[in-house]
Amino acid sequence: MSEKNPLKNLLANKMQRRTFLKWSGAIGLPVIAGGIGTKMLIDRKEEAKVVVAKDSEKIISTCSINNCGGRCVIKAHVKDGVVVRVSTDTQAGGDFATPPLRACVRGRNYRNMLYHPDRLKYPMKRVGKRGEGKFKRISWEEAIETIASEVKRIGDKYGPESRYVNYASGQSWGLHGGKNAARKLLSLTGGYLNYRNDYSSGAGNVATPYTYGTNNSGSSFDTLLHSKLIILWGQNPSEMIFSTPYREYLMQAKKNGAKIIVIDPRYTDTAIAFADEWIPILPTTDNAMMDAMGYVIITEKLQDQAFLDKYCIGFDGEHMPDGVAKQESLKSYLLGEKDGTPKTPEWAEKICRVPAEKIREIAREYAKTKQAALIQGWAAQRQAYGEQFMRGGAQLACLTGNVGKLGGWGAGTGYWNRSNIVFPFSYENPVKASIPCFLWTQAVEKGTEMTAADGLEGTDKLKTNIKLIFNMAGNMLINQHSDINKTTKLLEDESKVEFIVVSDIFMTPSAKYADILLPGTTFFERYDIGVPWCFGDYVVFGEKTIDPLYECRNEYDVFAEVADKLGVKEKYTEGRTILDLVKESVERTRKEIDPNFPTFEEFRKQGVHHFKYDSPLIGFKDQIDDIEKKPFETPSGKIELFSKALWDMDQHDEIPAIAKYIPSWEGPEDPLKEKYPLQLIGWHYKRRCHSTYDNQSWLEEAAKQEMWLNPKDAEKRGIKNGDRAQVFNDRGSLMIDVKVTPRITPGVAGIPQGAWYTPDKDGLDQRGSLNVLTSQRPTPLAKSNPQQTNLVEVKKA
Ligand SMILES: Nc1nc2c(c(=O)[nH]1)N[C@H]1C(S)=C(S)[C@@H](COP(=O)(O)OP(=O)(O)OC[C@H]3O[C@@H](n4cnc5c(=O)[nH]c(N)nc54)[C@H](O)[C@@H]3O)O[C@H]1N2
Ligand SMILES: Nc1nc2c(c(=O)[nH]1)N[C@H]1C(S)=C(S)[C@@H](COP(=O)(O)OP(=O)(O)OC[C@H]3O[C@@H](n4cnc5c(=O)[nH]c(N)nc54)[C@H](O)[C@@H]3O)O[C@H]1N2
Ligand SMILES: [Mo]
Repeated sequence: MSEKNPLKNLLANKMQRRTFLKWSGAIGLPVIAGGIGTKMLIDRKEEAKVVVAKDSEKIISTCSINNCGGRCVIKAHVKDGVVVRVSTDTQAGGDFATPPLRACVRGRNYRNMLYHPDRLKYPMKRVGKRGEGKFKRISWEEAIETIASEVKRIGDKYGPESRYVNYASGQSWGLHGGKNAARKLLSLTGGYLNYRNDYSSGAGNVATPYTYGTNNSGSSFDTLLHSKLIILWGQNPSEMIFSTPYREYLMQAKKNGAKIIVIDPRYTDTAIAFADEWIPILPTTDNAMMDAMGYVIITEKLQDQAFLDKYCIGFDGEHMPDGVAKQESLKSYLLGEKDGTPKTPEWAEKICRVPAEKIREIAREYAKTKQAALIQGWAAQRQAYGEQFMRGGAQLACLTGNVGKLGGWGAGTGYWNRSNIVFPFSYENPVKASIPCFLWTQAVEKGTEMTAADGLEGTDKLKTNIKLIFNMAGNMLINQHSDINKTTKLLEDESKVEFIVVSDIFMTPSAKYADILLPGTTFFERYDIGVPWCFGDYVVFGEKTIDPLYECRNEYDVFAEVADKLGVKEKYTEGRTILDLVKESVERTRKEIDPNFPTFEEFRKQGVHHFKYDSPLIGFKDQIDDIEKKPFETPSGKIELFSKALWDMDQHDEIPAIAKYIPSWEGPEDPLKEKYPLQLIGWHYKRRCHSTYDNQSWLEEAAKQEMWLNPKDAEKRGIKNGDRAQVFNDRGSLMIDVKVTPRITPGVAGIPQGAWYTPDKDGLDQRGSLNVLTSQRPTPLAKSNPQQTNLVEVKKA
């Protein structure tokens, strides 16, 4: 096995790692990794330098509300109504409890985005065939009139379930934005078909609660300062921003002596900056390694038995739910008592390629080190059986008793939140029917045939397919949803979806599919409050720094006029402007949530408000301290390593009651591998937020769109570094430049997700837009997106 296992060679090659480190130091990691470098924390004095305004410049602090996991401070230097420069936060927050909320490489480019010549400048209507990209300038009056009449016509003809507001995350972390504007308008005029879940952690969002009763399974990042070992499983926070200050805590944890292990098919920027060890693994096979770690832990009696006995059900035969046989337990599965296959490290090595000895070593280390934090990224749950990955990590955290302890971590989806404010722009949709967000194309094609098995909720049957789509600040119509070739065909058929409204700031691949295209504002041009993702304990004031450019308008204001045409303006605005919404949020937050929240004027002056807490947030501490008083929110009140609810679904092969490895379609064991031998994954690139900023030349210079391929795979195909290649499978084909690098596992190809779909005249994408190759087949339980699960072949162009 050893010679045949190329990963073993990668691991053994210590020289190689040293070379990487030297390289990263030589060219200055902070620049390539978007502001993360060892230097930062070592030399803090220098950072306290405050940016000073030049003569006649005014520095106005604001916040980008794009859907990256961070929320940083953007300082616009404004002179005569023009943003002449952008700087960022340099000061540690409040009482130095929080590191500076520093912008990453994307933030440094915001001025270019704001004044980019390609900004959409006025409303337009489609004149060519849908998707062709031919538009004509129209007046705002015509745009508003057309939207109002189509909303009414389609609602009257097909009923409210025909109207849909697509998943779109370009404005999702503020108080208002286009998606909410459209939802409120539709709510007031009959309603719309709802969606549930998201594209980010969709499988985890549904799976983790079966174990813990909630997705809030993480802890605040300052708890990492108490960890002795940190395992980042498929997580890359050097590049993928999960929370603005996270990396600084990681850096500090490392300085405190924590060992950091990164498990990822790629030798990521995180592995370079932080890792003591990088464990390359084949995509879709993480659960095989997890199972084997569990096997080692229990056969070497390293499990925290007291923890398992007290807090968990399903570990062994003695702790099974009523009516379920003993050999269905986790322990029995790992030992192979029923299927005859013990989940040994040797068994796992054949699947995931991580050497058996390495699996043993990590299992022992994880079980013996107190405390150890296992933090899971989300890409490995954007896999065909992504639910297993999330529950599998949580399972390991429980086996080792790392839950509810300072410096430990519950794994799973990992949310936590300490930044609670009131969102005053509310509405109630009279329609209760909802679909999983990933299945919107199915609801266009054959919504009326969808059932509970497709994740339809709130009704037994839909009365209509989707006929009208609002796509506000999102690129999901085409670029970010799976299987672009299938979606373009679907949307080009005007008898299916009859009317599409898009709001954006650029002519994106999705914008080309609009019937009416609205020019939106950027965050520089409006008021808002920036709220960090589920990982944060602060909020940022979004000051309007300049007036909107050209004819660009806020969706809130545009939809107020549409509401006027439909006779519901008063109910829509409740007499408030956007600035009123911001003020109301602050006032109500002070009254209803936190009396220590600053007043509107104070908040505006400060720019940032840090919520103050006496101690770090330790996920599940209350339950572990006193489970009688504070049971887990599961049906049994305990952590459910075995879920009776999943068991009762009676689909044990694809939805097992305990987390386990399931060989994946388009994984390394699929016979399709003969035809398409490479596993293709994507990742969230440092130079984009999904597809946002793909058209920004500075960022392309900082990090080019290119595919990673291992030298072994490149050589087999006669491909050299920098060559152009074609990547294809049965769903599609794209062209991309290749970076030949040992930083990616043999057998795996990696394309950063989010490049704009750019077909040539023959329909062949020239930009490397990953979703021409991805599948619309959903995950079994959550009906979520498997966009990391793809077999492909590559040939030199
Ligand atoms: N293959 C693959 N596909 C994926 C993923 C993956 O990992 N692999 N990841 C998935 C995930 S996790 C997510 S969250 C989705 C994200 O997919 P989307 O939600 O579609 O996000 P973006 O691609 O960033 O699109 C946001 C759009 O909003 C526009 N925009 C930005 N700011 C503003 C503004 O202020 N006003 C207006 N009007 N428009 C604005 C931008 O120009 C951009 O076109 O993609 C998913 N798709
Ligand atoms: N710079 C930047 N930051 C972002 C975003 C962005 O677009 N750009 N998007 C934000 C959003 S909406 C989201 S949802 C998050 C996404 O957060 P994640 O989903 O966690 O991020 P990814 O970069 O997709 O994947 C993380 C790592 O998982 C690895 N990986 C892929 N497949 C597998 C696998 O099967 N097993 C293992 N072990 N590892 C695997 C990838 O190589 C990558 O290094 O990021 C957020 N932050
Ligand atoms: Mo996401």
